Amino acid sequence: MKTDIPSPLALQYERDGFVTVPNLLGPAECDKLKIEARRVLDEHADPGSSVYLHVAVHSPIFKRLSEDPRLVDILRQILPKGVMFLSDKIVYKAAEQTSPTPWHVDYFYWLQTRPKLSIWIPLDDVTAENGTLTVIPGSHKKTWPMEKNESGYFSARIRDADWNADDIVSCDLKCGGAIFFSDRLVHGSTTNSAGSDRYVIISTYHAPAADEPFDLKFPARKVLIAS
Ligand SMILES: O=C(O)CCC(=O)C(=O)O
Repeated sequence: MKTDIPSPLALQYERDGFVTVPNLLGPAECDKLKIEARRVLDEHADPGSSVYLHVAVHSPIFKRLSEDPRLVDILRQILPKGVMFLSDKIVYKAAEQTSPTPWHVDYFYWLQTRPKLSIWIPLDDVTAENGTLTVIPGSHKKTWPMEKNESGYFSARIRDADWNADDIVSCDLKCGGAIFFSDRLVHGSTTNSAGSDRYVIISTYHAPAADEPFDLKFPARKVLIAS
C-alpha cells in the first residue's frame, strides 16, 4: 500500500545521509557478478583501469542488477517521487592497488544537476583492511565549499579537521550488502592492504524528470518507477 509516511529506512537516510542493507545479494550472485565485472574490464576498460563507467551498457547481467526489485524496493522508500537509473560503474582495487579513495562528495561530479543517490555494493567481503567504504554520518546536510583539486577538477573543500575522528563510520560488510548514500555525503574508502582484489559496483539513481543536459551522457538511463 502506498502511503506518504516515510519509512524508518527513509528517515534514517534523511538523518545520516546513508543506510546500510546487509545481504541484499547472496555470495553466489556476487561471484557471478565478479566474473562479469572482470569480463567488462578486460573487454571495455583501458588496460590497468580501476574504474569503469557505463557497465549496464555492455552487460545484461549488470543491467538486470540496476533494476533488480530488491534494490528498487528500497529506492522507492528513499525516492518517493519515482526512481530513475542513471549509470553504474565498477570500482576495482587490485591486490597490489593499495591506495585509499580520498574523502569526497559525489555532487561535485555532477554540479548543478538534480539530487542523486548511489548504491555501493561490494562483491567481496570488505573491512577496513581491504578498502571498505568510510562515511561521515550527517555530512550531507552541510554545504561544502568548492575548490579545484590537483587534477584540475572541482571538488568539495574537505579537511580532516571538519569532523572528529570518532565520527567516521567504517562500513564492514559481507559481499552483497549495500550502502545507499546521498550524493551530498562525505565518503571515501580505506587502503587495501589485504593482498587480495576488491570489486565494487556503484549504481546511481535520481527522481525521474525531463532530461538535463548532463543526463544525455548516460545511454543506459531508464525510468524504473514513474513519478
Ligand atoms: O569504492 C571506493 O573505493 C569508493 C569509490 C567512490 O566513492 C567513488 O567512485 O565515488
